[in-house]
Amino acid sequence: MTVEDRTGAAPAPTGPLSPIDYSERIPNNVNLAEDRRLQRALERWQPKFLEWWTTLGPALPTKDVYLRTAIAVGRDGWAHFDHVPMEQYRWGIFLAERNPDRIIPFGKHKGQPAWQEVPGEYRAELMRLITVQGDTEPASVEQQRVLGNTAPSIYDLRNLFQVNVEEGRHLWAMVYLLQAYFGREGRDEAEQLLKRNSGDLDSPRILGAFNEETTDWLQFFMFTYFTDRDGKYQLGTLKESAFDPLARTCEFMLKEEAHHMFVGTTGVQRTVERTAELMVEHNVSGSDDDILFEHGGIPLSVIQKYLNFQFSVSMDLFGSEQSTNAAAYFTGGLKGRWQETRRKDDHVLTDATYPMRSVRDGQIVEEQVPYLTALNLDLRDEYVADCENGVRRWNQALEDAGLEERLYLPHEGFHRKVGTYAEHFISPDGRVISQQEWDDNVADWLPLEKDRSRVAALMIPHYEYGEFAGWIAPPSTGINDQPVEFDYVHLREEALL
Ligand code: BYC
Ligand code: FE
Ligand code: FE
Repeated sequence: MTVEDRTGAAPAPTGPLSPIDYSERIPNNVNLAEDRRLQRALERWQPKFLEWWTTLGPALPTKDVYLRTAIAVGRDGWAHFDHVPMEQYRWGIFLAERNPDRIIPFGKHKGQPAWQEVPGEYRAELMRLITVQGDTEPASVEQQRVLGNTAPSIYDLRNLFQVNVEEGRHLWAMVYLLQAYFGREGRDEAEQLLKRNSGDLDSPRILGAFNEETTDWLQFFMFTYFTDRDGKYQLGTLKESAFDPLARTCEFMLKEEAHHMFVGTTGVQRTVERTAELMVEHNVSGSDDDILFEHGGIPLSVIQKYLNFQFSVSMDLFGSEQSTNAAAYFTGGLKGRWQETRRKDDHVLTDATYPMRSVRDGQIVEEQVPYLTALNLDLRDEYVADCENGVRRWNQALEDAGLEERLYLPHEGFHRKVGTYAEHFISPDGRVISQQEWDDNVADWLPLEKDRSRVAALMIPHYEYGEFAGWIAPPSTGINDQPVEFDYVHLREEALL
């Protein structure tokens, strides 16, 4: 069992806790009441956030949702589950416990005490990193806004809303840092985080994948599998930051993040299971897409295309393979590597090298490059290895059903817009190809309008407790030990008409 499986239900609090003060207007464990200036700034931002949530958050009207709310940041349990009206969710500011002896683990300040304030020389870079991170959180809520109208079940609807409220809280987490540590400029950035909008032509979200449409639930599951997983890895590097408040903020966000990936892993898995079941039942081979659609399932070839798309746009989120920004972030101590403290090297990396693939004379070749410049790639390689786990799991479902077909991750160069492959056409199996070959085959590799509309036609909402749409298998267990048919969401009456 992986951590992601276990966190479908968070453990109930048992041991000693670091309590979160819920008597405050903004729940927090940062002694907000003692900093009137900051408290006022955040209280001025709060109504703007709520207005954004009302206009660009979940569109489906609900009475209440069975949600998990953080109540403590300790190890022994941190969450509480209850039915709450979503707009009354207690978004707040929660940082992991402070270790007063924490030492900077890497870069040129390695060995010095972690910073409790922002050093002037890194102010601009830190603000940029926090802003980019913050920008993705509300973007994902905007992307997922209308999915509730086509939920395959009440169980899935609840999971969508859980992800949405927590991404909203992650926005709070970054806004807290901006307002607490970056003065007037930070407050301005906090405003901008609500003004840029996913897919907006004039004022889009900062990173590419967060301006793509989340067209349907298969895309949502791929998004939470592949794109939230980029979040996991980026937060993992910021958790190592010398700027201690950022490190502690990200550490707590990672706890919530595990459930988002659980939604993705199991969502794709259940889709694959149902497809496999239909293939066996109707004796459909892997290439009979029309027949499978007619029986109400999503063909494996279409699942593969969705996977290809979401994997490739998520790979772009790591930036260029070679990046002087990344080197400067590391050397300055702002952003570490994945599990920095467990790495067995000097944590400074001035003399180290790292293998990088790139296209030379129509071939993909590998060469050694200075490690410091290849840190985006180092992180991305960790990410890819993690992505493989889910694919293995989904393939196990195909094997268990007695099928020969398999899913796979496309080559790292496939369909890339950022980095060394951006100028080239690479097939999913990793061949450098001509534009002609790309154009001739792209309909087999990426979901085009035709695929998306056939998938969309299957997205019929199922709002009866315990019922599931025909394209997806039910989960094996419910949330927080509740039964699968539990009343996770109470819709507002008019929504049912
Ligand atoms: N789209 O030196 P380079 C999450 C820009 S997801 C557009 O290679 P660098 C979540 C780049 O900003 C995690 N622009 O990049 C998931 C730079 O611009 P400037 C989000 C891009 O700086 C699901 C220029 O290109 N968190 O939490 O080494 C739901 C040169 O690039 C893109 C973070 O990303 C792109 N894809 O690395 C909810 C962590 N890629 O500075 C939430 C914070 C690059 O020259 N961000 N550019 O104007 C970072 O650590 C880095 O900014 C990046 C890029 C890893 C994104
Ligand atoms: Fe998040
Ligand atoms: Fe997430």
